[in-house]
Amino acid sequence: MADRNDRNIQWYPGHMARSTRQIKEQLSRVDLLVEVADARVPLSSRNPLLSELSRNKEHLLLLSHADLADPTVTEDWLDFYIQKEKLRALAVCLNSAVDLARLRKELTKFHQPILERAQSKGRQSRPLRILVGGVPNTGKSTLINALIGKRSAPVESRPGVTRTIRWLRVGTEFELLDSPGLLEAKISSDDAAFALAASGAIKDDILPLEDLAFRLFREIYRHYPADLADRYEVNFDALTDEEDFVNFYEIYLEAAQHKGCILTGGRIDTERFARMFLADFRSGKIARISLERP
Ligand SMILES: Nc1nc2c(ncn2[C@@H]2O[C@H](COP(=O)(O)OP(=O)(O)OP(=O)(O)O)[C@@H](O)[C@H]2O)c(=O)[nH]1
Ligand SMILES: [Mg+2]
Repeated sequence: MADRNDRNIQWYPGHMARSTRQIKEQLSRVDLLVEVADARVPLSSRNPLLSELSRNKEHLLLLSHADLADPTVTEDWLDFYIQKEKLRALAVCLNSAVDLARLRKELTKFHQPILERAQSKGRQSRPLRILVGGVPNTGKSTLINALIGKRSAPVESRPGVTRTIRWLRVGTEFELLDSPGLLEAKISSDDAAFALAASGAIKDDILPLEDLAFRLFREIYRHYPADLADRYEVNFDALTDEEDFVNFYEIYLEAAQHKGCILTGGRIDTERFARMFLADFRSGKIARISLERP
């Protein structure tokens, strides 16, 4: 983010080191890594540690929150990951029954070889063992609950909800390992830190929320100016270019004003607007928005 001091933010809570170790301890039991990344930020929401940990495993990349992402951009990402990176990848809304059915079908394909092997050896079949991993708040526990068909894992709209890893069983088909969200100890770039923060993978209380919201406002303007203008009843005619921060900020304040973020005495309540704006983005109220393109 804009401020140099932001580098000092503690991105890496202590429990992540423990979680990484716990995941490593379970790896020998795992057949498949289902990596849950966020379709709005499909680059930054991937933690390279996961691919590394599961180098010898099957790997399925799920882009969750596809209902909130720009559908054409999501198609481009799927193309990129499937064609260029030779990954198995699916984009899903984890609250959609149709998408979950597609996902189940895909998982069954990974189970098939295990079933065949057992059969050829005259052994009893066993469930497909799946490690569900990813950065915080991407929907890992939501996915597990959906497959199990009941609320077995805790789900909330903030990062860091799952604290311990544990195996959960779905009938005779799957065994699922829910794991805490993992961030890299050093996030690779300022852009990645921004994307993770905007999508909700980093705890809001350690973020400079006002800087984050203003940067998000400018980023959304780049690709979705009409949606932004509509929702906040502003117009961008006064802007000379994308670096015209002063006029941008004026427009941003107008947006805050239109949404009633005004303190007694008439000053703009920028903190309240920052929270509101982030919540609007995260719940898809502005438009279906993707912050990264392949
Ligand atoms: N709109 C939308 N919301 C989703 C989707 N998947 C998950 N969510 C929401 O995202 C939030 C986080 O979901 P969780 O399942 O707790 O995420 P997690 O990856 O387990 O998070 P941690 O345990 O904190 O790492 C919840 O509010 C879910 O309802 C999706 O595909 N679309
Ligand atoms: Mg969780």
